[in-house]
Amino acid sequence: MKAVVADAQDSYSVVDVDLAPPKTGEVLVRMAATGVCHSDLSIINGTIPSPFPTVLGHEGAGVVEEVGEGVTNVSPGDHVILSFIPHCGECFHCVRDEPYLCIVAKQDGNLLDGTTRVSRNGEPVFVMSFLGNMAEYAVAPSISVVPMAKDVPFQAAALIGCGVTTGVGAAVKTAAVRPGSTVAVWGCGGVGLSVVQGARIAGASRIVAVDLSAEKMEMARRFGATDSVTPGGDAVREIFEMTGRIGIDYAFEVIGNPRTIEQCIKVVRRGGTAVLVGVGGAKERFSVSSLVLPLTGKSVIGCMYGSVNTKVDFPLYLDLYRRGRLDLDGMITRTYTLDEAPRAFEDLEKGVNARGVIVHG
Ligand code: PAD
Ligand code: ZN
Repeated sequence: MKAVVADAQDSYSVVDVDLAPPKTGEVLVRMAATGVCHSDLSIINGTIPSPFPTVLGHEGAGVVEEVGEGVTNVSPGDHVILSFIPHCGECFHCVRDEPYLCIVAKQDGNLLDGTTRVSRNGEPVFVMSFLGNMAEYAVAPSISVVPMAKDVPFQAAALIGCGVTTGVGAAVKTAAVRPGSTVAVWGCGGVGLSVVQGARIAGASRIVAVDLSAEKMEMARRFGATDSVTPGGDAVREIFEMTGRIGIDYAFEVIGNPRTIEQCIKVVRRGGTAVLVGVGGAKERFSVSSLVLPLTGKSVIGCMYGSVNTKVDFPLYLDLYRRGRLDLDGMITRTYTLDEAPRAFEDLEKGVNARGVIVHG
């Protein structure tokens, strides 16, 4: 089958690989749609550490073709959304209602049994996030797939697998934005625009979009942003002016840049919360004076996967979509074939799309 494989840092291509059938507790999914997320790009450029070679892709939806022994949650023919974290239901975190932190297995490029089903010329090829679904097929742990209703288009459902769930969940679950509060969102890509939607759904009274690109902030207005800032200007100063020098209740950093993280911490009001969603490099550091947090009562919190419980939240977000409260179709600016993946990554780097989606033939 064809797959997008990163062979080394800054080197990836669409190549032919072999795929072994699912083993016990695994499923074979024929991919229908795969979202192109900045985290895929971060594997390519080395920001997120990964073994190579690896099949990219961690946001997608498709049809179950085959199930291994012992699989009970899905059957062939089921439509599923892939989750980039397996939920084992039994580990320390799963039993404490923190399944997004599930520690059933190491993210070392293999499946749960420590081996991979993908190979090339007999050599193993790893997969991203137990999935590696930027490919025609994926063999994944059954606890990484969630059945979905068949009335939802695959392209929309794919976004639920990562970007939309992370962004919406960051607002409604991780931060639990209160109705009437004020929100700023730094970085209006696929995830940031989803934070904007989450803040709108949560009833925020004011949502300020911050991006280097005027087009991205204009896009954010279509998803619920009420204000934007001068591109390349002093966003912190402008937001203090907008809020009568008080600062903002919640600032979401959805880029992964130490300087914008510091801006988010600065711009939140006393007692407010900075939510870190963007993933930066392991060696990068942001800095905050040791007296600021205790003396201002500000909080800085991390957001992993929008604090998702996939079995509960995937159907919930699809329901919000059906009822017109969550715009998924509007998030898909452009679709690509699998062969066009390099073009999709170029467009992601240029920042031209809300989300680009690979539609499998
Ligand atoms: P994206 O590339 O689509 O969007 C990033 C946006 O940030 C673009 O619109 C840029 O113009 C904008 N931007 C870049 N630099 C600046 C700056 N200095 N000031 C203002 N705006 C800027 O990415 P995405 O939305 O797919 O992903 C965003 C981040 O979220 C990325 O770091 C990704 O790895 C992370 C992520 N985290 C999780 C999680 O569980 N925490 C899940 C999924 C993605
Ligand atoms: Zn992602």
